[in-house]
Amino acid sequence: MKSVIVGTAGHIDHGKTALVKALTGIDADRLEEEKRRGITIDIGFANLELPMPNGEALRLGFVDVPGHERFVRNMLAGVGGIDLVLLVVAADESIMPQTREHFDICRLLSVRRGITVLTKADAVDADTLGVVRSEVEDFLRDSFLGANPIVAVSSLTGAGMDDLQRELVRMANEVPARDSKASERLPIDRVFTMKGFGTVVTGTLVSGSIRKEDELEVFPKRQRVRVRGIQVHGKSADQAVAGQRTALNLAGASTEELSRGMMLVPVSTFQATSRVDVQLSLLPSAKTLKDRARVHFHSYTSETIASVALYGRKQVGPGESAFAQLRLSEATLLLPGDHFIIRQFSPVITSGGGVVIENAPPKRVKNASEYAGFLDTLGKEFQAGRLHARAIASGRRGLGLAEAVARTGWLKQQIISAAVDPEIVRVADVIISKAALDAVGKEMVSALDAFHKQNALVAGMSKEELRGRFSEVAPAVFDHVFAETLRGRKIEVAGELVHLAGRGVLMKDDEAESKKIIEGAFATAGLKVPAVKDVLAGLKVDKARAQKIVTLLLRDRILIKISDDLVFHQKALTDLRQRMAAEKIKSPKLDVARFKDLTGVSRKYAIPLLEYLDREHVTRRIGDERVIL
Ligand SMILES: Nc1nc2c(ncn2[C@@H]2O[C@H](COP(=O)(O)OP(=O)(O)O)[C@@H](O)[C@H]2O)c(=O)[nH]1
Ligand SMILES: [Mg+2]
Repeated sequence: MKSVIVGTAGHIDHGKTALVKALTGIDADRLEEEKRRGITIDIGFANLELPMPNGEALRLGFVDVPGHERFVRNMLAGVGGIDLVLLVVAADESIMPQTREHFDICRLLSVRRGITVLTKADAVDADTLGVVRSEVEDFLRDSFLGANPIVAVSSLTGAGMDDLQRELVRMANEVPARDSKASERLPIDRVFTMKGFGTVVTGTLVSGSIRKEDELEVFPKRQRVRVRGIQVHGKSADQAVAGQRTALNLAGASTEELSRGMMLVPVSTFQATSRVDVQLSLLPSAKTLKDRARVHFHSYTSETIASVALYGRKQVGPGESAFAQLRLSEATLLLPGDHFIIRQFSPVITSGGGVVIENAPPKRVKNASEYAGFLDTLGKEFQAGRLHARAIASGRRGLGLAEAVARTGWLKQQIISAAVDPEIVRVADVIISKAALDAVGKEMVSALDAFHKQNALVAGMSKEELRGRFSEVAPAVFDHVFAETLRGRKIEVAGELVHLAGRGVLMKDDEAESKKIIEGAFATAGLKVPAVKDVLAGLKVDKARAQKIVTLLLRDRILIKISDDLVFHQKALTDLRQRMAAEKIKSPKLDVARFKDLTGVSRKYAIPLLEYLDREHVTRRIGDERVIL
């Protein structure tokens, strides 16, 4: 069953509420004060089911708004979720100030469909009706309503109502379904208690779907609530989907804790933001808006105060548009593509509106005009493109999946599918541009190249040290690029170390000879090792180079340092372990004297060697004795 939300718009007393009643039989003026004064103060609701040409039922949810200029903010709370508008103009008054203001608001919010209704047709003669009709046609020319029929009706006599119904069905049929697969968002427009139920909130579900027993979060408070029951267009239901008037019976929050303007969203998914980058348009009737100006900001059912920071310009003139960062005095949940209205700070009149482009903007930008260009691209691109440009803009850091969800409102799965693109890829939980991956790969190679140049005698760098050079790159991305570079045979791994492909340690002849001498000296010494400095003293190469050779031998674990001044050849220590294993069969007990006898070394060597064996878990010290393990 298709659901479409229809909003009224127009000047006070032009017959909006009477029209909704004539169509649905429901009086949307629900407040006692409204009934007493005969005017609409707050938004009201009604619904109607009509058959569509294909036999399916069409559910129309009506949001009736107040026309009085004092209640435009209530009107704004209602108009946010509508699919089509009934622009109501009374035939006996024609176009009036709130006809214009409401129409401007619909345009600024990008309402795309609607029907213009001339009400009170019974109150004027045919000539007057004709004059008003042509005034209205002029007024609508070149707007989204310009090409649509204007229907004259009388709510009093019922004249024209059939035509209007037919138009409504035709228009509603064209309304595209809202995105029920995206994350659920329900801007709250009413909160009340119902006897026997407890807390109830209502709103137009603008995206996603909500089921009974769902856990949701109330923004911006981030309070958790549970859905106990659902009504859709006034009837009990198991779930509500995008585009439906929805009432939820909630557990976990009292009516005092909830209010209009809050939004119900999935848990732990979004961040409320107090800064948004937007494209802002001023009405031709508005006053010039200066950088730093304060405005009233309305989006869906929420309102707050914002200060406007223009990108790369000092002011915006009437009828112009510009890119700006809005700094909101209360954190609000906004996603790219959300529309908003701004109203002049004082006196309060609607001055413009626009669309959110980025909800996690940088605090400061280096070049404001350049940044405005980037926002222009982001704004123009289709949905996948938005992800695309964001992923590219986040460079080698990439865009985490959770962050991408919070910044677009798409589901994780939608983002994963959108990340299949010639320019961006998904690596584990990160969406990143291929260009960034290439750059990291190239830098990896040049980092190793530089390392080799500075450390000619070292076989390579450890992978962790290399990773440390790319601290801004996610570990999974680093591993991915590393594996790719390895696969591309640009780098190689030997033991613990990474080096450029084909790159051995480059040694000059005299260095190679010195290396042999050092290794030989320790290999022949067994456990009775010489002092390192004595070995080095007899070499042709200078001290610094000799020291590097030792470092290299230590890194390759040919030589092993067991204390500050004792270095052994790896073979001597392996022999020692084997001897210990053989001795254990005879007796596991080992004191210093027995060790000295077995190895023939003096106490000066015996103690550090035994401590080394303890560390290596070959022996264990118990009091003055040791056991071989
Ligand atoms: N003659 C006549 N009066 C109407 C018609 N529609 C509304 N009215 C009257 O106009 C007044 C304002 O109507 P209402 O629906 O409250 O206007 P709203 O402020 O736009 O909601 C009421 O007294 C209605 O009875 C109509 O089609 N014909
Ligand atoms: Mg009314």
